[in-house]
Amino acid sequence: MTAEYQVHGAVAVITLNNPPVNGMGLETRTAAVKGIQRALADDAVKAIVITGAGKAFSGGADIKEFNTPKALTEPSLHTLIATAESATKPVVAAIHSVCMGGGLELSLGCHYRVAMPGAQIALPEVKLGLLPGAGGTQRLPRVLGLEPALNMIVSGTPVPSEQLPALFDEIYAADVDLLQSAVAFAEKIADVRPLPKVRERKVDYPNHEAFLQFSRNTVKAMAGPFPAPLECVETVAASVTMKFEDGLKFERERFLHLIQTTESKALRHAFFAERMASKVPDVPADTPVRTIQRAAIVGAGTMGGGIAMNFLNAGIPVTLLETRQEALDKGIATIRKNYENTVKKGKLTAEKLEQRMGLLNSTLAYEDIAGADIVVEAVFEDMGVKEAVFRKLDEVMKPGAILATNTSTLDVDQIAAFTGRPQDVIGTHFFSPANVMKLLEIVRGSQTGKDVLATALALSRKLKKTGVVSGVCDGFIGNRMIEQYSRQAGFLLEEGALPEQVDKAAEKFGFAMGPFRMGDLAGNDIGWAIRKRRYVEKPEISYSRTADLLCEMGRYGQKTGAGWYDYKPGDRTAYPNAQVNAMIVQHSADLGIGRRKISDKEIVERLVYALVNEGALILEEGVALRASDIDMVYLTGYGFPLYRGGPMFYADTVGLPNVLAAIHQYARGHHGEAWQPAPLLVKLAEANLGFNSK
Ligand code: T1G
Repeated sequence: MTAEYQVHGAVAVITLNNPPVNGMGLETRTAAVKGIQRALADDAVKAIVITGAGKAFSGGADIKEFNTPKALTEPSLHTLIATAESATKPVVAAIHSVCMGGGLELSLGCHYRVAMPGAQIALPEVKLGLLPGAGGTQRLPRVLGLEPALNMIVSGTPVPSEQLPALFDEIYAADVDLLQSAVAFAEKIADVRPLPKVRERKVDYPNHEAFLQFSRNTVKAMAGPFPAPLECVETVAASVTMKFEDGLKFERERFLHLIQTTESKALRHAFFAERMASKVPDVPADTPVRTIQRAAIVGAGTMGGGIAMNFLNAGIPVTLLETRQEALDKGIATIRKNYENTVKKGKLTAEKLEQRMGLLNSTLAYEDIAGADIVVEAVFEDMGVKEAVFRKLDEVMKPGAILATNTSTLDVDQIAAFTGRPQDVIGTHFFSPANVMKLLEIVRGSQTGKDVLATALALSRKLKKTGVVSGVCDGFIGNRMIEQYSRQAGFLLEEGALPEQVDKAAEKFGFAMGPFRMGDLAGNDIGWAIRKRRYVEKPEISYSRTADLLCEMGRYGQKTGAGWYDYKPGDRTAYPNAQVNAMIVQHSADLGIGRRKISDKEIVERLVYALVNEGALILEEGVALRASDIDMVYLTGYGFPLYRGGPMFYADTVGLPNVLAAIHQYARGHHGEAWQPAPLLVKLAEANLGFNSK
């Protein structure tokens, strides 16, 4: 059922009913048009109310339909809105909860709008790389005025209904029955003529050209690679510079342009990918979760402190455990300092700071954390240390407590085996700075209970993190892929590139930071420790030793004031260092490699396709549940450019046959052994399919 039709006295009520948010898909549009036509044909009906069932009036057009034939099949949203607007009987939109996108555009085509307070009103299309494509850019300015409408459309930010009195003929009290009130309102205005039409209003904004030019300049500066924000300005401008019908036509033309752009497809991919990530095929959505009311963190270092802040921000009390008082004091002081910085930026009140610090306890005794519902271990990345901690936790923690490890690469199954309750053990890999980065890799051990996994996913939402489930392997999803990316970066230095060129090429592609600036930020000694382990465990894997030579020079990065680049105190600018570049050139000579000029295109392909190829292996091993999960890891944890949708989505836009051809080409070059095409990539390329093919 996609829209119900009922008659209350002399009022026909059409209820949009397309769970979960009454997306205006083809069936819903068709049923709504039929409902209006049926009401117009019924002489006993004097007025029409349109409302939404469930938790929304409507969340807008059905995004799942875009770029499919259904989206262009009549009745379109335009037709539905025109049917309402041209109706010979008054049509009243009765709005509650959520009224967004095409849903709001439909209500703007109605003659009247009544609403409950607290309803989220928005035209969020710009967040999907689009613009309101069903009259919103022409009608909203006619109701709210040019400036408020432009702000809503360019930002896409929801506004509570009670803050938009100009949009509604009635805003009811929270305890009112919306349907009853809307029907009563419809009866009251049933005979009022002429029927008020938004399209007949005028936008009055003296000297609008100056305002629009100012808006263009402002939006151009902040839109970056995204075309939609500026298109929003131009189409809203049409509401004052063009006749209504011409403005509608212009809007339609610009919408159809945007919906075909890669940027919009990437944003829509990310929208669904974020929601898909919380779905685990063998863990039903209604799996009971354990209550998390109290947390404990073992380790008050950078990670432990950052993780603690996530719980404090969500209002969950935390007990921080350390082995030494001074480490504990330092950890607490750092947490307070971080909050004070947020207060200074005006993003937190001093009162909230104290509230959060009031939820923080600390102790040197394991016994004091026994009652926590979850404990997150964030100690030194060494299996011996982890073993000691987990054996102690197994001894102390109450039954049913979740024992989580923040390890970034170690084997979660091995850690679980240190306890007598492997079903309660799970990996919660936070990314530094843990109180800032959205990504949370949730590592499912082979014995992790389904309820523990479901609890971790629910907790990630409560902590406002993007939780992505990973299986157990060295480096899980993100770090395992970044290792291949860093490997290629090292080889590129041996073959002729310098750090600055590689970083600039990566940053031009859209990465927040190139591999060498990232190494200097994270600490080159971290990668060094991993490679030293690799040299012993997997001597067959080749790595460039350039990064090792850098570390032997003591150049660990920003933390030592120098890494691949030089840094000045209080200045994060990366200044190239002649001594490092000389070392790189000398190392090529020592290896007998004749340095060559390397194109930015080759640099980007080798960095990105190294991610894609490893991602394909991770996918076929089942370490990641789906390609879009891998994209979410890179979009939320590794600074991959959002407008390219993530490594796997980007590879699909390039075309897997082209990716494979490039991999074959690099396999013939220096350290070609690093380019073993993943069987899944070969299979999909040969079938001309993509990772995200439906
Ligand atoms: N189309 C299809 N599915 C949608 C949807 C939509 N518009 N909005 C949400 N969903 C699905 C979502 O994928 C998830 O699915 C479920 O609903 C719950 O979503 C012509 C062209 C409405 C505020 O951009 O902001 O109109 O995972 O987890 O936290 O101008 O969803 O359960 O299978 O987010 O309660 C413009 C996007 C469309 C609104 C609800 N509208 N949605 O938040 O639930 S373009 C939007 C949201 C348009 C016209 C243009 C939020 C929400 P599943 P959820 P929520």
